[in-house]
Amino acid sequence: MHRSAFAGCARVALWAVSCGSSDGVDRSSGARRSAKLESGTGLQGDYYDTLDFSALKTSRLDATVNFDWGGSMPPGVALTDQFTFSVRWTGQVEAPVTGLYTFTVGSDDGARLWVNGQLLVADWTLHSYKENSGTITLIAGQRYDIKLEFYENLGVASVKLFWAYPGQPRGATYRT
Ligand SMILES: [Ca+2]
Repeated sequence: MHRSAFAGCARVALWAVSCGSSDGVDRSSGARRSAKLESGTGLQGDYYDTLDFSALKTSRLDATVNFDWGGSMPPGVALTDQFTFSVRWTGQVEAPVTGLYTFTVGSDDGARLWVNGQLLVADWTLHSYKENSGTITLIAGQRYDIKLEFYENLGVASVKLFWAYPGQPRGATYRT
């Protein structure tokens, strides 16, 4: 498996939809803003204490989604335990070129990914680390909503997001 995928991704940029408080206070949906806060900073990660996004504990900005937590608690978030939690990352991704993009999500356990409202990965099951991909055509210079959902329910936990597009082999989506 190609793992040296971090080089050459300098043009990748992710925009957080909103940068929530990190005090674990649940925000009303009305508090969310669609305006970008800062260019290329990452995705907003909302960490929930349940499997179904019903008990928000921490919101923070994650520059990348490239986590291998093993059997431990994700550091820096206020979860109750390491065996039962879910995370939703939201923001926008800007397409550097026009063409067919392949988004790949690796996860243990389940994950699903939407880009521009289109479901590209749907793997909402218990399993060891596994990668799933989906494709979508994007236009250069345009920004698209991206949403990645993940849950952990047994054993070890990891979640990773990659993309590839014409002229760019698979790399982690991360800030410029
Ligand atoms: Ca697991």
